[in-house]
Amino acid sequence: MEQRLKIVRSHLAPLSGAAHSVVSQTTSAPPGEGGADVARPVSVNYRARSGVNSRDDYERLYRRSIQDPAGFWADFAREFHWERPWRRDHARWNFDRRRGRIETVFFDGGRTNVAYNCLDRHVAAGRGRQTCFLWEGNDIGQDRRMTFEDVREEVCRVANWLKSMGVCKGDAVAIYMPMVCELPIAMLACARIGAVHTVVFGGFSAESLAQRCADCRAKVVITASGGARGSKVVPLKQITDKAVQLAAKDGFQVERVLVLEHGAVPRRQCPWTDARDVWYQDVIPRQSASCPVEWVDSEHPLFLLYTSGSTGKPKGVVHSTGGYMVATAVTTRFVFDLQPGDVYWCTADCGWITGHTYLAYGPLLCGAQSVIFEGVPSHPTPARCWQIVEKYKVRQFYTAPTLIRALEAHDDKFVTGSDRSSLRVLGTVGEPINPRAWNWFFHVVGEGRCPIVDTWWQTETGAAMITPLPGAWPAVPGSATLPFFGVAPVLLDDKGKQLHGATEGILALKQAWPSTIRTVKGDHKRFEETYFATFPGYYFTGDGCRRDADGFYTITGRVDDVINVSGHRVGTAEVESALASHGACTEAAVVGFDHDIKGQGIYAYVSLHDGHEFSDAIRKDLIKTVREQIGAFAAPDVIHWAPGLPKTRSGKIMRRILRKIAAKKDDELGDVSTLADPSVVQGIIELRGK
Ligand code: 6R9
Repeated sequence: MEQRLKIVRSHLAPLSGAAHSVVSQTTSAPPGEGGADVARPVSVNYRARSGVNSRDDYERLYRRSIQDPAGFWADFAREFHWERPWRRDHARWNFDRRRGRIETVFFDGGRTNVAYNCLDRHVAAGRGRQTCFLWEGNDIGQDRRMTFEDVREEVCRVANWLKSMGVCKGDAVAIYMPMVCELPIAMLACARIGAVHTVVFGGFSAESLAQRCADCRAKVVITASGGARGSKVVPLKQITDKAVQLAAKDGFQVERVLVLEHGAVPRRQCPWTDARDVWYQDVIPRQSASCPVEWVDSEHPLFLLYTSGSTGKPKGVVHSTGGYMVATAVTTRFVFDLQPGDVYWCTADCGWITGHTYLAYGPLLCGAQSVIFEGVPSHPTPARCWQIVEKYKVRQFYTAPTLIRALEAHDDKFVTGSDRSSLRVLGTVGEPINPRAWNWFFHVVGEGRCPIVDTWWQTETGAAMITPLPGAWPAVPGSATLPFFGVAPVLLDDKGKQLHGATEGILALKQAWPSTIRTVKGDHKRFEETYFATFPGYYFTGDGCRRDADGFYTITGRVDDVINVSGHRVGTAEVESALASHGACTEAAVVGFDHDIKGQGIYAYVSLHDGHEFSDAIRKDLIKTVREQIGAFAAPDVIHWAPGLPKTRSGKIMRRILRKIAAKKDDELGDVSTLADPSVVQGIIELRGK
């Protein structure tokens, strides 16, 4: 019940007027002639090698996937190596707490290993000498190619070292690295021995890393001396040291830190603890290049990934082995029309779910060549992305709307100066894409000939859930279109009643798919309450959604207190608690606001203790506190001083009002008479821009 009340109803409306109003129109104004912001259906002549080339092709497979999920997924799972086969009736789930414990099981009885299927399987099939990683460094001219055989050997070395450190099946290993080949290699090394990796994005702070290590009891951390992102250097080893100290203060001891010497930070600049730290380059080359595979049950956890929700500390989302592997491979193949040998580039960092599924595991499982880019797309110039596309002849390019908007802001000559004729499929993920950015991506980057797949999914769903299939039906800019095979979306009203036909509501899922989140690390009760208590019998996504007459789904944004900043989920509660930990702050309330590049920005209302004056110095210090406690990406864009916060008589902050003030819509505040003290609203408005 409590969960239900938290749903922010006003968010059911599109996040921002024009940008998200997806209306099918038949006008055909080209971009730049007043039509750029218009979402009209677009057809592209594209023949998919996956074999799904029409809505009929899709409907046939979709129907089977819903009627016989066990049989449908088993047909794909047979392409992989299973040390022991699954039972015939291998899939079951319960999404209803009234019927007992929430669970999802796929390939019950089967035993396999994801690293084996990513690497050894290809080597055994004679593809060992084929390139699988194309690494492009931060600076132009730095690159490296690795074959399936090279990666398999390096994975074995790291796996052997982990074993020699006492890491066993089921143990957690934290990975805090820049985007180098050794990052997916470390993930695969864990998978090979049945250890559970938890990758922490290199932009997270020492506090965040410490919290994650302690939560999953990671005895080993794999990191690098430093990482380069554009002109910035991130001192990863230094941050790791601080994290290890913080965790120790909280009673958790990291035992070993493996450090790759990399990039702008040389050995001598790294803080060092002899008994605990080892250089990757000193120990890994000495390990044997073969390591037996640990066969694990299909439901054995493959990895944990922490993600922010509307309340409390980040949750460790647990993914399984067999179900995750099959869903990852099948979605990669169909959504990107990926075939063995294709050069594919996903710009996500491995620290996010997109990097796990569509940079590391998906392309490897499909036998493709995956570009790993260490730097930022605007370094040294905004042409970098397209130079990389030209250099490697990238066929599929998958990125986030925030990056498209950032690049769109520059002259088109940065794009057109590179040859993009290799591109076949373009993709986006992470947040709603506004039609203007979609049209630019389609016409300028893709020269009007590449289908765009706007993929909706979540850390918890593990793989793409609602997505176009390239060329199978006309795209509508901003719409994720149709559910992937095995996915059963429903739209609910805020009481949980199912809505039918063309309508708008809260997006929920009524049946399990292979890569469903299995639990939250160490807290199954929180898992059930977060995802299955709001609407009994359904997985609650936290997203609002519209369905049109064609059955196309368009995500409208979060309906809970999660802000989507550049495609990264930021929990308002986390930012508020970081701000409130500052000595001068009495209370803080955080809301999202429309941001041209980031999609949403972070807007923080802060009241100060008596004796503290609003000043730029405190403002800077508050922002620094958030950077230190969470990471730079969660730093508020705006700090708005508030003499008090608008609260109901029962003490609840009325964020609806704060959202309107942040959007400068003071005339749309609505009824403020239920506030304990309605005069605070005027007080806040008067301090705008101060
Ligand atoms: C994969 C990923 C999940 C949240 C999700 C939604 C938003 C993701 C989207 C999208 C509109 C899309 N989101 N893809 N919104 N259109 N194509 O991003 O996972 O970091 O867990 O974020 O992102 O709000 O609920 P994650």
